[in-house]
Amino acid sequence: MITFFNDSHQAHAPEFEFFRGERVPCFETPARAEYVKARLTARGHTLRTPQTDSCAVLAKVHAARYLSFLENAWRDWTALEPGNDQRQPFPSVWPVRTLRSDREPVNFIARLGLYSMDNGSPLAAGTWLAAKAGADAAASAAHLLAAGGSSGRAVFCCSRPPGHHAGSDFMGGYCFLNNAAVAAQALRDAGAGRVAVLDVDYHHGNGTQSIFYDRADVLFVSLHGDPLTEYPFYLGHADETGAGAGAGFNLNLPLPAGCTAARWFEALEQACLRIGASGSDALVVSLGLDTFADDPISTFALRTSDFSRLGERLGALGLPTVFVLEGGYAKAALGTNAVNVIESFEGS
Ligand code: OKP
Ligand code: ZN
Repeated sequence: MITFFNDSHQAHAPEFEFFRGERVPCFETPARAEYVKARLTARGHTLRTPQTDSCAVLAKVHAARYLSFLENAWRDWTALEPGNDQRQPFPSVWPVRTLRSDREPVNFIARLGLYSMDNGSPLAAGTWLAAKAGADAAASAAHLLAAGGSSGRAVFCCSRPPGHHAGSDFMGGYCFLNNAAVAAQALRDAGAGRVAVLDVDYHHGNGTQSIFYDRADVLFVSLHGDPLTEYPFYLGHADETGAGAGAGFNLNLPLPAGCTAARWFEALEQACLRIGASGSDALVVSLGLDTFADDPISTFALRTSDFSRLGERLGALGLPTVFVLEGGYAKAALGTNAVNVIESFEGS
């Protein structure tokens, strides 16, 4: 499968995050994408550097003031004090209910809080460069599919940081720019009447859901750990079905933490039936691999062979498809699991 890959993902390499109240090494590391790259190369897949500038599509899925904050964040942070280039900024205050988010503060940490949903999305010197390369990959994949320039029916974006928690004007859950939303919007702009986004990451794709919640032209379907107990906690329930023109175009299938692969595949079947009935012209898959049994931060039970079964089922939908890498933290297993999905898709 044609794969978009850009070495500049390595420029996003923050050191620490917070986990159970302690500062620990980041789970979301450059090694993740490198393991996938190695396996893709070993299996003879073609790697391409993204060429499409996602700038115009980004402006449709993200707020202008958020994009401008993110693009300049490292420069602003390091201009504050000498030594900040050796320090990671974390937000410490957020504009929750009753506080104002319409006025952008001057204080850097206050701006970081305004544009963050959590303290779990550490910024580094190359965050913008890496995230922008991921968005460019998503736009490139959509253009390639729309132009019929791919040999097959699908394109894979092997990018990081992931994107599905990033909303119109906020970062969160290791995500900065919503690559799946960029792919879906770019497919729409290239002529697809309706696009389905299927999010199979362990964590609910709150950012993608919220970006398309009131739109009928993009159907969002997600299977994920129940937000009552799993991150991102505040979105992803079954009663979120879309609003306004988008009513009926959002489907959440929350699953209990620790559930079996059999139960997961039942939910996948429901998701696929909904997508098949939606009249979508293209599919974007938010391909999180943290449903793997050995994932260090998740509790589902998929084995390596289950990722082949997933690819096969997605292939049976018969739609032009953009795969976008999201989570997955059992890093040495990511290559095999990702490649199993895309090869079974191609073989189906
Ligand atoms: C991103 B993706 C607390 C540790 C947990 C949230 C998990 C983000 C998952 N800082 N952080 O959906 O794989
Ligand atoms: Zn995840």
